[in-house]
Amino acid sequence: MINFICFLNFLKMKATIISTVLPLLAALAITPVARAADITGTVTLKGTPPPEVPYTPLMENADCAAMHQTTPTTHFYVVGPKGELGDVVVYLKGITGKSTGASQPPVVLDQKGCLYTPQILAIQTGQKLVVTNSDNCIHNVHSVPKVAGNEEHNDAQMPGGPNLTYTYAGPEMFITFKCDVHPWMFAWVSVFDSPYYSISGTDGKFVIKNVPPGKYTVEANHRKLGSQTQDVEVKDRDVTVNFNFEVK
Ligand SMILES: [Cu+2]
Repeated sequence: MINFICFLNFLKMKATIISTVLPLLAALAITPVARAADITGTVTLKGTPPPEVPYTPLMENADCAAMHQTTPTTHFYVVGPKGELGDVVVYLKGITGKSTGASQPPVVLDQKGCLYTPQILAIQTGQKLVVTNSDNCIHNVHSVPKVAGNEEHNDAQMPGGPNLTYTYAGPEMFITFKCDVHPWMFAWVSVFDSPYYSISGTDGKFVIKNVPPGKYTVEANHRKLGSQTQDVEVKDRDVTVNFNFEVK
């Protein structure tokens, strides 16, 4: 008797699987699922860029020179052995109102050896930019945005002093950060109103993650070489788009 009830229960379970699970699996198999995808690529440079400039005035400042063995240089052109180009800001153009910045971790801009590091960085609107001072000398963090609504800041930061925290309301390319104590110090912070941006690494590669399906213009912007755009369409798989800059 027990065996017969067990057999009936088995039949019921089987019927349930057939009536509910199988049609669901079939539907998944035939319905194309639109999903967010990554836009990836490599930025390269053709030609030889101008030589970087030694930070001679840095070495004439005793406090700053003490933190370097040799004279550091600018690094406007971060170029790999096969022309891979770093420090290029790559982003989906014209996307506004999609910022997730308020819930993202802060991005850190450090002052180390009397230089800003990194030199090129990006944040979202509403995301915290935290400026730290790793040096044992004073710096004066002076940001100069040009877009109305983005505030200018001019703050001294003592060695071991508290971090400075800034946010920006509007998108803007390459906000200049300088130091009024050390005139060679610069960084450039780009602000986006969406999470769809990336900065190419020393290998020239970038990844713009989780882009919803749609048509987009991808812009690659290098502070010295200018910008290029390419149109892409994201459907249901990752998209590759490469950029090649040239110095003549
Ligand atoms: Cu400084």
